[in-house]
Amino acid sequence: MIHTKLDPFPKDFLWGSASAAYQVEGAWNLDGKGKSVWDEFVRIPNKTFKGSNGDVAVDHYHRFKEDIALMAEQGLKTYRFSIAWTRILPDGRGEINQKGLDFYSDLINELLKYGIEPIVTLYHWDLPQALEDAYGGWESRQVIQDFTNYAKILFDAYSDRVNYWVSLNEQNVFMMHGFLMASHPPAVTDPKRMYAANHIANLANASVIKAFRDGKYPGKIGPSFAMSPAYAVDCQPENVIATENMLDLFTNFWMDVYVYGRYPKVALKNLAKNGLAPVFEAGDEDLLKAGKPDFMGVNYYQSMTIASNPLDGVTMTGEANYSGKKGTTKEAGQPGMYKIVSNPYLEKTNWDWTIDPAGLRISLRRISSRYDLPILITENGLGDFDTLEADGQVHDQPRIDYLKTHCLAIQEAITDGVEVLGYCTWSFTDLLSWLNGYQKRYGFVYVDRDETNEKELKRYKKDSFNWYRDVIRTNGASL
Ligand code: BGP
Repeated sequence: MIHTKLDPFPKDFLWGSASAAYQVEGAWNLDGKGKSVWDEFVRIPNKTFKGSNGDVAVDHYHRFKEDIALMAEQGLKTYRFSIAWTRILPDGRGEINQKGLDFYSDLINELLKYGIEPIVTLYHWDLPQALEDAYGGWESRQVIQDFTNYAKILFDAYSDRVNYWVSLNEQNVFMMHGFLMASHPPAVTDPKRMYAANHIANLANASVIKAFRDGKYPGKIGPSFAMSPAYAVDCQPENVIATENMLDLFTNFWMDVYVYGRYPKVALKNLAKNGLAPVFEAGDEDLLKAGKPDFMGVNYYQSMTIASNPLDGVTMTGEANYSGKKGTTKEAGQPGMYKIVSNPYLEKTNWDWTIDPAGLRISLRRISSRYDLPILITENGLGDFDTLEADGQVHDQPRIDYLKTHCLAIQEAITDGVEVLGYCTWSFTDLLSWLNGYQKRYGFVYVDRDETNEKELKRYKKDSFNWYRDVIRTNGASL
């Protein structure tokens, strides 16, 4: 559809920005916090860019008031952040750490002081190490109860002030990186273990949503899915079939479970044939069906272009462009199913991620048509090298261009008929990129530090800060 005039953004549209505990907080071992799997993983040599870690990160733990004052100055309507499970329950279960509960309570109050709506992510990858040690974390069904108990503590403590909850952040990413590509903890390469752990994560996600419903907490809850819409490289039918493989096994595979409580048939048959299908126990089906979310959270960065891949073709390795040296990404895929190829129509970032605003519109349309749920865009942004000028300015025009075109794509999707609740950019301040260190920046606010030197962690507003302030102030009319 080509629109001659775009509908305005809804009046109560949630213009926001997002972060995750491990990537901003620092204070990794303070005030009773337990260790997470990331606290351990970053200490294994050669796992992260230049051995970077989140020990200090951007020190949001101590500077959240300064950061939230900047959010208020920009006019943010919402801020999405995650809670570190190990601050609340240092061992993942058992004794509650009051100081952890207080920290997030203070943070929520500080946001509300300025009328900023908190969106709370329950889990953004920092599993308690104690649970990994005790029973293998996501590989044991015990985690379902522990995750649910943890979530209930948060619902009880904060649901008087929090209206939006994200259950799991990017289950598809932490499962594939953790169990297939060995690039996240627990750094395993074993598809059978991945599908088994993933099934348990599905049950945990559903269990938490069910607990939210059973507890009659006010507000809305849903998972955030890392959405990369798949395009066939051309109209050769084999490439179109490969794209269908990608969709069923790597997109619908997660979202169908969230919404319908079942895996796509084609995916399940394929897994069963290869001895990889997850084992269903009594009660699983009912639990999955009881976990329907209120909204679909969407993290969108790029689209993917797909071609067929022979049985002896390329595999999914943990190798990728983590350096920012353009053009270093190698082809990857699943033999016999699909491979990801370059799209000649799209520009790419320095980390070889395609820049494709239309892909966001396509994602919103596909999700809305297939699931008929409102959508909360929980992440979108441009990772770039930014330069702090001598006068303290940061001219991040590429970020402005990226965000502007993506906002317009959202407006087009809204005009198409998609219900979009809000838009969180990634990220508000610069922060630690899990595998790319501190040089891959996403924020509206520059934080002066690098992998080797924390410096003073001083904050500087980038050009994009003012640009987004105007977008919010005009509810998108300035775009
Ligand atoms: C998403 C994660 C975020 C964030 C973002 C950017 O997958 O949910 O935590 O890191 O991607 O990715 P990267 O830091 O790899 O550039």
